[in-house]
Amino acid sequence: MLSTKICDLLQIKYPILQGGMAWVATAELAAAVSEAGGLGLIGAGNAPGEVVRQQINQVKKLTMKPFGVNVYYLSPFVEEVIEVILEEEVSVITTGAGNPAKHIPRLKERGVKVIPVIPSVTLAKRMERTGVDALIAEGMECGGHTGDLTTMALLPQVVDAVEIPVIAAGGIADGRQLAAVLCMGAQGVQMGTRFICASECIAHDNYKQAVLKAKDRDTVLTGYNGHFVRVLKNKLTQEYQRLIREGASEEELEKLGLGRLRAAVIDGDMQMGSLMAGQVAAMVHKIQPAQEIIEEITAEASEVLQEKSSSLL
Ligand code: TUI
Repeated sequence: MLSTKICDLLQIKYPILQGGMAWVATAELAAAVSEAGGLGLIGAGNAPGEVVRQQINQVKKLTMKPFGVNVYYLSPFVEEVIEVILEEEVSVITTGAGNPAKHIPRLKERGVKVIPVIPSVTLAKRMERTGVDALIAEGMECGGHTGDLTTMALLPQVVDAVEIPVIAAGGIADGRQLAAVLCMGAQGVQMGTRFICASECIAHDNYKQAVLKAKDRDTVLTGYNGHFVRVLKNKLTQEYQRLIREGASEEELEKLGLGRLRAAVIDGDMQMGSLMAGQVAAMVHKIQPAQEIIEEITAEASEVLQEKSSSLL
């Protein structure tokens, strides 16, 4: 049921990848998602190689199933994280905020599958030429750093532009949305926000409660110079918007942002923490095990697809 090319490529049961959320996507969450039949990922974020190695070893203790690492290309530790991934024989990586082209030959030689996140058709075509295995087309409904196209508009354009499998991300939290993107040609989904509220996720309970309480218009895009970050509105976003109105410099804005994600996820600072979450935060209703999340979504998607094909056709 719901088995796609992505399931074959990654040797997983369900076409569901977990977002590579820095600080949130630790070994506990990654192992739970993989154990439930999706693809769990460790979010390397700005962590040094040895921290990522320790997380990889922890996942290996918790599950025998395939899992991956998300590499954040703006991290100062990218090179050592790639070395650790090769040494630890991680089977798949997703990449964000940059182009993994220079690492592809070595990764491919060692059998590591590479799946970059892309926010546009131009980048999709460029990445495909470098020999990556699949792409994640991420719409601006997503939490964290985002481009400017919606999933609804971006996904079918990427599907038409490339030959390799495409995974949809941004704006997906339930089975109806999974069914919808499969209809648009996606071979799977990446979900972040819903997994913040997985029982196994180590994020501070304040953060989880903020996601559970969120309503439809509670996220906002903050940013400058074409770099946008989607977060839940709070005192930090008000401060940020005030600085922008006052014409603050990039340095001032950067300074305000320093350490804010950690403050939200680890310390539970709801006022001045960066509460990254997607527009579907309002669709997350409870804290539940990753396995239940995956089973609910896949069962609902199958039902919707069956029901629609029998009632419409
Ligand atoms: O990367 C994300 N989402 C993120 S990153 C983040 S913030 C963070 N903070 C501390 C530590 C670690 C992370 C929060 N959310 N999404 C993937 C994504 N990648 N969206 C857009 C892109 C992208 C942008 C430009 C991918 C490639 C690209 O290429 C430019 C180039 O160099 O060609």
